[in-house]
Amino acid sequence: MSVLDKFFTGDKLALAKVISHIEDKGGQLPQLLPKLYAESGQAFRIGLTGPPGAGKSTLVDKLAIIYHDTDNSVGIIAVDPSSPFTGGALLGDRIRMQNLAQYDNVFIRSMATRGSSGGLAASTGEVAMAMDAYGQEIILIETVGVGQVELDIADSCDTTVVVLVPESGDSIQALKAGLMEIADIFVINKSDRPGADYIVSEINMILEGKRGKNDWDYPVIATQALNDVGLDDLYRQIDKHRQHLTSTDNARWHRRHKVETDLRRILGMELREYISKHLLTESALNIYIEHILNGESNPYQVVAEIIESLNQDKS
Ligand SMILES: Nc1nc2c(ncn2[C@@H]2O[C@H](COP(=O)(O)OP(=O)(O)O)[C@@H](O)[C@H]2O)c(=O)[nH]1
Ligand SMILES: [Mg+2]
Repeated sequence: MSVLDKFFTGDKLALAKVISHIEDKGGQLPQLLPKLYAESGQAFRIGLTGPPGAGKSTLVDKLAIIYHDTDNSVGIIAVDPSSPFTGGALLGDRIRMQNLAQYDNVFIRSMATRGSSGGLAASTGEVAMAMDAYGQEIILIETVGVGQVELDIADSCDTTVVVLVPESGDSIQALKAGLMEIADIFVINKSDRPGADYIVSEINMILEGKRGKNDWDYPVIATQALNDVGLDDLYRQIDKHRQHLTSTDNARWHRRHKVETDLRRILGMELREYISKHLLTESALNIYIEHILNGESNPYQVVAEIIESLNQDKS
């Protein structure tokens, strides 16, 4: 029996192997990915993003248990900035994995931000697809909401939850640009701390304009993940957003949007690979750089030449 056969019979080890193959950009991917795609599309993806220490992992774990208790299989992807020393996932995530391992239908995978972040964004989508094809009904994706890549991952989810804490109040203006735009639901976690009411009302103020233009009301929920406060409310709002997306008015638009996001992501990933393999190899890069340093060329000219050579390939 091949790994993929085992995968489709619900073998957890085969799922782990398939995910490793995706992460390692293994040679079977061109055959594998379309097969996974054909079997995916049923899972609901929930992204949780926000600053480090906001309580995302705690929230994800508690949500996972709620979903598990309501008879859903759950996949968790924790996209973590890797430690510069170990290059691997943070210790905390290993402990989490042990805690969640007792739940049969919960599968957790931690992905470290190794080197190129563009590659990470791409493979996170594929890992989610693998979990989806495997049959996990709910996929929770945790990312640190700092860079564009992390924002892209979050944005590719069905429902995006932005997690902030009372201490984020001062930096709310800075957060406005990226995080505020992708959020469907806001969580103010650690609301046991002072300043929670203040940040809730500040976010509500920022959201006023957005609410007027949309038929979704962007809820702001105060939680204490550690003390199990507000989690049911969060669960209900996620469910409400899911119903919103699948309503007759929105379902088609939402499916289209997912296909578009997939297309752009996959093309971006393949182009990046193609460029580094064929157009901007280490040796070509060195030659280009020398030419530019010698004043024989400039970056614009080099790029124009590369694009031109691409066009010639096609004719
Ligand atoms: N006071 C308080 N601490 C919390 C709460 N939720 C999580 N924490 C703690 O905050 C720390 C960071 O949590 P974690 O889930 O790892 O945050 P992440 O970096 O966003 O994933 C941990 O020590 C948690 O126990 C909360 O509601 N109140
Ligand atoms: Mg975390």
